[in-house]
Amino acid sequence: MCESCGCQGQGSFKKEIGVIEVNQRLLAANDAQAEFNRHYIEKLGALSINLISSPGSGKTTLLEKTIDALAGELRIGVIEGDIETERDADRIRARGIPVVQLTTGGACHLDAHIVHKGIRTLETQLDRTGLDLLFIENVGNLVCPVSFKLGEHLRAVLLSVPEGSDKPAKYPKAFMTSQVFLITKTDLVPYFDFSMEEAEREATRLNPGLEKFRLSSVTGENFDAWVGYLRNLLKKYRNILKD
Ligand SMILES: Nc1nc2c(ncn2[C@@H]2O[C@H](COP(=O)(O)OP(=O)(O)OP(=O)(O)O)[C@@H](O)[C@H]2O)c(=O)[nH]1
Ligand SMILES: [Mg+2]
Repeated sequence: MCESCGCQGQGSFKKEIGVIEVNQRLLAANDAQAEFNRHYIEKLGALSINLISSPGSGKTTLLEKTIDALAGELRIGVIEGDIETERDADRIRARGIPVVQLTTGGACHLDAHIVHKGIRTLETQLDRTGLDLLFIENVGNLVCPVSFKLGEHLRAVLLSVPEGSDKPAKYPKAFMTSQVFLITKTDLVPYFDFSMEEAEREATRLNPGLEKFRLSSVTGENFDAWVGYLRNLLKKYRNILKD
């Protein structure tokens, strides 16, 4: 599916030393670009959050509801990542928010180079006051996006109730490299055999520092806590930048 993400042959598969070296060089180049992006985003004044999940876990819907809650108060920008179509960007644009759609044409993740182009394009839509929050919605995939830093300050991994509470244990890296864990579609708990406790216990075992939220974009459950978290985070981030 994707030649650049290094997912072929990791783990117990054997592979040629040359391929390993090429992958390592690609990731090192990506890391350097990600670092550049982070500084660039900081110059815009923004805190950036990379959203990672399986397809359809509710990333764009979460963004829509978060925008509804914060748009009058904070300046929000969005970079959308998908294999094809402008559909997610259209949904964000309908809320009057600066947005850029990046399409990878087949690759299963965003990388720092394409995100840099996205940031430069987004910049042309901003007024001189800059941004507070920049959300980057990654391509729907719990595996490939994990290895690629984009320049984000924070990674949030989403797991929706229909996917099953065993997923943190089965896809550990997504949970180990994130700072925030969002269980989404909690309104569907009565219809699925999903254990919040199992999902959170496994995720916390992998990454004890994870911030956890149980959200429903349909009922609005715990959105006040999520939005309050974002406000506080931005405040802390601004204080750090000042020092
Ligand atoms: N019941 C319920 N459905 C939801 C919730 N959030 C999103 N959905 C539905 O889940 C489907 C997928 O939502 P999206 O927000 O498009 O998911 P996504 O993660 O952005 O999908 P990709 O960008 O394709 O990876 C849509 O039909 C949403 O209406 C929720 O909290 N509860
Ligand atoms: Mg989406």
